[in-house]
Amino acid sequence: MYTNKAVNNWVAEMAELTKPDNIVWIDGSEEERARLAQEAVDTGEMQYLNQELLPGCMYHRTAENDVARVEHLTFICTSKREDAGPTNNWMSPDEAYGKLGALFDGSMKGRTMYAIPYLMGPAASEFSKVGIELTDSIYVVLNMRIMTRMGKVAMDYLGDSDDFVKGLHSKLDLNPERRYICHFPEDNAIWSIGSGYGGNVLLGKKCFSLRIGSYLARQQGWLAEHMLILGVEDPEGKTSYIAAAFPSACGKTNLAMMIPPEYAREKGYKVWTVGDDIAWMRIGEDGRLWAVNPEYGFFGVAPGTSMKSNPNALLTTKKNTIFTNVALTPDGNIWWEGMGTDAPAEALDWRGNPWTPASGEKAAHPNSRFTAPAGQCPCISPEWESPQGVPISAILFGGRRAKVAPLVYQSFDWEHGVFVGATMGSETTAAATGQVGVVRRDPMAMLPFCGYNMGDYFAHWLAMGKKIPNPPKIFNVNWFRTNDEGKFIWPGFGENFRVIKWVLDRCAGKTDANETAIGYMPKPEDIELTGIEDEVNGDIIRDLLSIDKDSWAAEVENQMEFFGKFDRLPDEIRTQQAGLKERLGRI
Ligand code: OXD
Ligand code: MN
Repeated sequence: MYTNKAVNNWVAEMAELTKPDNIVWIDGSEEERARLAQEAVDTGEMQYLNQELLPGCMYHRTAENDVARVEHLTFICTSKREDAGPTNNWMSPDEAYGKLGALFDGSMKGRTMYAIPYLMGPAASEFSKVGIELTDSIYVVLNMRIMTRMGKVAMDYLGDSDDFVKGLHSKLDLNPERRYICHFPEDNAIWSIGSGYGGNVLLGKKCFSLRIGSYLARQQGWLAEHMLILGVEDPEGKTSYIAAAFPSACGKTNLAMMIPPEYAREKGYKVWTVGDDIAWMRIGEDGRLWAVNPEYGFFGVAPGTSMKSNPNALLTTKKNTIFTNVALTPDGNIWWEGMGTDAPAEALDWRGNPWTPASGEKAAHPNSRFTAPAGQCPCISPEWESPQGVPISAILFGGRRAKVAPLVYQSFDWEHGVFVGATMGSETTAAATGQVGVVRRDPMAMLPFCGYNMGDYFAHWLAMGKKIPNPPKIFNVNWFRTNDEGKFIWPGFGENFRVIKWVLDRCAGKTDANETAIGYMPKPEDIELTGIEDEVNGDIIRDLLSIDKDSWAAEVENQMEFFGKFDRLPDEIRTQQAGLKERLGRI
């Protein structure tokens, strides 16, 4: 159907390996979507939801043992082990091609292979990139249609070039013993087998846009980051943009779609969403850093999404959305914990078992998802498909920290900012591991997503700083500070706007700050509290902005332990850490 020789030859080669009964080339048309949706319903792989309540929406359950990304089965396959670095699982390309090749051999017998061309980034942008994903899953095709610009548009973009990421996926038998997600950055290739869960199989997302993307970005002088992008429009109509990295499950989607508090809305402030998960950033002609969201949809965690926590996300999912592993009600509607509506009297849970509120089990899996078109988001930025992206004024790093990190601080400069990003960490919640309060280091929220040695990744960030004439300012934020009873003392959600406002005032040189051992911090009176004075009084704001010497001493020790495993840690990071230790010693 398509005429690109490199694509056709590679697809033929992969078909020879996987031996599908037939090959369907994906064009991205509406006719094709309707046909594949019907086919998925006929085979029982998916269901239509109530089309009156949720037009164009579908439902899917994954296998019970296939509900999340599998970091322990994710590999970076570089020729040299050191190039994958101390934080990635490594397999040699020979071993990986051999091992997975044996599994892929005949894996599509009796099945159809779908050949999906897709584009990461807007069609009009010279920075976009093409991938081809070969898969035996219709669910993958229908999700890729939402998450990427899929079909003819990608092949038109590719022309007769051979510069595309080669992705091969087979569900095989969904056996965790035969599940691997392998990346071959030196070959521009991804092989994923044995899973049907989004993050493992929608190859445009984490696998391409972050793991392969970060490898390409280092070679080509740009940044591929696990960051949301949002715009804040001021009452004069000027919009400033922020990119922010938080580990998974720290509320990136909520921040990206936040609704400013009443005092700010009344003044005329608005927040616009450009992306909720990934940013590709390049140096623009004006010397600033410009960011593009390479994705076309949101693959968001459903539980906890309500009209209170994130109305914009909920409204985005009202049509043309695929719901995975949420609860299904008898009238073909969906439900999840934290949706803000009463639990249904009866439902089928994410496993497909009868469920009632008395069951004592979760109806939706905690990692159940919606796949929704970004263009449907009520606050989608008018610039979200801009070919050159949007200019970034500030970068935020953050995580869940009960005590150590204050509400916000600004790095002294880019190099210090890279150190702040490199020392990012989040404390585990009971749900995740059973151990509460253990810090999991997650530099720039890229630990599971960096496609090469993380020491080299820090060096790349440092090198970029030297090349950007007018770099964004770098900040650290923490919405998760608690009091002695373990209660959050900052209200979060839309109220985070108050911190963002301080950040942008700093970027515009409109406000000064206190210089502290860890960076520049707001004067308590510079965080606007109109409307939340009762909840966040003077004592609380001072607490939110305090630095506890002992916790920071323990923090520095923990950072040193983490950095101890790096063979290629740039000197600048060690120098920054020594500087922090020395400054802390003086307070
Ligand atoms: C995601 C993740 O799904 O970071 O975006 O895990
Ligand atoms: Mn993510």
